[in-house]
Amino acid sequence: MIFNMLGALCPRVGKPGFAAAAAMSVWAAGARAQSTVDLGELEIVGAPVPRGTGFQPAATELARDLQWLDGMLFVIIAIITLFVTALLGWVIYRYNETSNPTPARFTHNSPLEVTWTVVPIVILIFIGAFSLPVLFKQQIIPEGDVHIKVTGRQWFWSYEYTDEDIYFDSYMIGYGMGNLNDEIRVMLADAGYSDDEFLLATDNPVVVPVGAVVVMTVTSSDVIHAWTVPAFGVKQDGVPGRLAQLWFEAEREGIYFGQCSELCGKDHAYMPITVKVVSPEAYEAWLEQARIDFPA
Ligand SMILES: [Cu+2]
Repeated sequence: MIFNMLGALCPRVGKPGFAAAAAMSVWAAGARAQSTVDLGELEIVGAPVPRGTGFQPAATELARDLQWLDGMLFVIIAIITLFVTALLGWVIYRYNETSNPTPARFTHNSPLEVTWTVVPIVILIFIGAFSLPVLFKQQIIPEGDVHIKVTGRQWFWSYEYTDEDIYFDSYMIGYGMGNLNDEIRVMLADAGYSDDEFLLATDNPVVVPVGAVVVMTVTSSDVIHAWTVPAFGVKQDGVPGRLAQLWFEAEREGIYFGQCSELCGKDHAYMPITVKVVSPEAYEAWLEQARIDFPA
């Protein structure tokens, strides 16, 4: 019904949009270009774990900084919470009607008011002194070794290696095939994944060399998506008609997963991100084959 309303509201874009969507899904179900390069055994490093509540292992300086900042903030929050709880407890115990039948009638206490204004300001400045440098480190994009343009689409990602004339789409393995079934299990196994990686593994992973500065330009072709890899400490909205950037330098070879992190429509949960961080030699070999498999 919403779709019908949208169609009625924007008749010019409505029909071609549906036609394109229909063509897209037919095409998606058919043969998709897939890389033929074997990147060898790679350890799965950046993935959620059952019952996990902490962070994924930090694989970049940015992620390490973020996790350290989170730990420091937790200490500050814990101290403030304990202090306020203790104050409350003391007030309830000491100044209830029985213990304190005649309440004081004063309304101001200048030293106290100055204190409860200045102390929070000092705390905020202290936090800012640590959080702003982390923020600037993320947002000031360094000179990149590898440049990738990523476009969010309903519901997959497209990657363009802009220095290399390489372009490919990246779909979740088993996209549009229902819950985990034998057919999907075979596809996952063929791609070197176990059943646990269902909903995270993609047919065409992003491949980057270890120790290289990767600059990603993030955009979208339809609605707002967000490209996120927790272990890299990066998250950037892809907004239609705009270009945003993020960067990371992965320090450890392995497989890293992420997911679209902006509610983007009915298949928002089914457009995961897979990044394989490989040795420079393996990356060169992949590039060579990718130029053939995925011509821009
Ligand atoms: Cu999305």
